[in-house]
This record gives sequence, structure tokens and C-alpha cells, in this order.
Amino acid sequence: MPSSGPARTAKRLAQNSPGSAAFDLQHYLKQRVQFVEQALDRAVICRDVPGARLLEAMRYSLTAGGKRLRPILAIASCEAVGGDPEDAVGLACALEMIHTYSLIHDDLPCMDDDDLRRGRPTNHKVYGEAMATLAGDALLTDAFKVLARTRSKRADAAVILEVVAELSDAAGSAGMVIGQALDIMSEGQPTDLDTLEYLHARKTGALFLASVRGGGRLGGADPAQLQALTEYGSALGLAFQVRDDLLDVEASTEQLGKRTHKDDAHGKATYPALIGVEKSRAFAHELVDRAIGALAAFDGRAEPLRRIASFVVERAL
Ligand code: GRG
Repeated sequence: MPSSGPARTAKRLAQNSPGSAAFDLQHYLKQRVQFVEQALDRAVICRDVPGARLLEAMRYSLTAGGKRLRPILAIASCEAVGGDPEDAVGLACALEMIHTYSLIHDDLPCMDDDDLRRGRPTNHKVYGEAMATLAGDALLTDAFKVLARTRSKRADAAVILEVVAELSDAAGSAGMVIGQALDIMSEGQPTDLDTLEYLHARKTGALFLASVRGGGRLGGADPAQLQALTEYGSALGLAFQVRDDLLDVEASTEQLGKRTHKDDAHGKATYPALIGVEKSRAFAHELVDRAIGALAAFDGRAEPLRRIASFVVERAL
């Protein structure tokens, strides 16, 4: 008898499971991206109803591609502690919805005023500022509904509530939003390395940490595993940002699908500006070593997390 949809998905994901001998990162990423995109497709459905343009605007940015790093980290962390991708799929969708909202709002004229994102005109260029703002608001709010409906075989309701609270912390006034506020306030101001690290830990690092810790929790992580994932996620989040700073200096707009060389133009403090390009590269690699080192006690099921850490500092996108 042919297997059903979910059973087919489970079989396909298991064929390239993290602990298997012939583990192939590119194949793993492709499968998990597809898995997350199918779930996102079900989470934000375009209906033929009054106001459907709002849903269209939400889907426009959500389906524009992107690396899907945060959802993959959540799923890989869940798998690293023995969980199943299905246990973390709600968190994975919520993370990408929140990340996408932050990009839509960041591109608005009142923030970075950008015309290009993920290789496409930005949301407000297509739908107008009001609709883009609302699309971001709706993605943020709906993300918590998707997460609240999570069912994990390895985490009870109390654990799921803790994941909800941590994601709220990471996205809100203790995390990404305060990071963005500090970023705006520090434009053109002298900034030292400690301040820069503090800012990045909130603006981008917090969501990375919530991805890894949340995925671990939903996969049934014990306290020692959660501590290791915390160290991994903190180092990886900063490594990602250092690489992002370097790409802004080194890459072209065509390559990244977004405007580059803008940090300098906006008078933003960055790692290359503060310590130079070579030292920034070395620092990013040091952080990746630290992230991988934190996973020393994990078995082969953490291989995707190790390989993703290297990918984060080598990426050209
Ligand atoms: C508006 C509350 C609010 C926050 C905005 C995310 C953010 C905070 C600003 C975006 C500006 C920026 C370039 C931040 C640096 C790092 C970053 C988040 C890059 C984009 O993330 P990727 O590379 O993007 O994961 P894709 O498109 O692959 O998903």
C-alpha cells in the first residue's frame, strides 16, 4: 500500500538522517528547507476573502526564498537530541514568520529604506507602506498561534509554554526589537566592541539562540544538552553577524539580492570597521570553533549543527 503524505515525508527525512553514515549537508538542507516551506505554505493560506491582499503581501515575502537558517537550526537541534523534525515544525514556521516580519519592517522608509530584498522588490515597493507594515504585524502575531499549536512527542505543555516565552523574549523588547532600537540610536556614534557585541546579541543573536534552544527543548533536551546548545547558539549567532558585516563590505548587490555597502554609508559600527577585515574573518572562525566545541558530548546526530556552523562563516549569501 502506498504511504500517506506525512508517512512519505517522514520516510524521506529519515533517508538522510543526521546520524547516517552517508550524511550529505546539501541534501539535508534541501530536504529540511522543502519540509519547512510546505509547512509555511499551510500556515499562511491565501483565501479569496475581503482583505486577501494582506495575505498576498504576507506570502510575497514569506515565499521569496531566503536561506531558512533559523528553522533549519531549530529542526537540526531537535534532531541532535533525538527528536523528530515534526516535533519542531511549528517553531520552525514561527521563527521564519518572525524573521520575515523583521525584514519587511527593516526595509521600510522609516527604517533602512531599502528597495531590494531576497532578490525582489521589497514588500512596501509592491504593496505600499501601510500594507507592508500590516503584513509584518500579522506575520509576527500569527507566528505565536502557529507555535502555540505545536504538539511534540517529546515535550509536554509546560515545555512548549517555555519555548513560547523564550521566543517572545528573543523577538521583543529584550531581544530583536531592542537590538534594532540600539542599532538605530548608535548610527554615526562612536561604538566600542562590547557595545557592538551587546547590540548584535539582541538584534540577530537572540533569534538564533531561540531557534537552537527551542528546537532542543522540543526534541526533549536534558539540562546539560540545553546548556551545550546555548553555548553553540550564542557563538553561532555572533559568527553569523560577523560574516554578515563582512559580506556587506565584500559582496555585490546582485550576489546577495539586497543592497550592500550600506553599513558604512549609514555610519554603522561593524566588525570590519572596528577591527578590520582580516581580524573579523579570524574572529568568525574562532566563534565557529567555539560553537562546534560546545557540541563535543553530542553524537553523530549533531553533525548537521556542526556543518551548519562552518557553512555560516563560509557562506557567500
Ligand atoms: C524591524 C524589529 C525589527 C528588527 C529588524 C533582522 C533585522 C532586525 C534587521 C535586518 C537587517 C540586517 C541585514 C540584519 C543583519 C542580519 C540579518 C538578519 C540578515 C538577514 O538574515 P538572513 O541572511 O536572511 O538569514 P535570509 O534572506 O536568508 O532569510
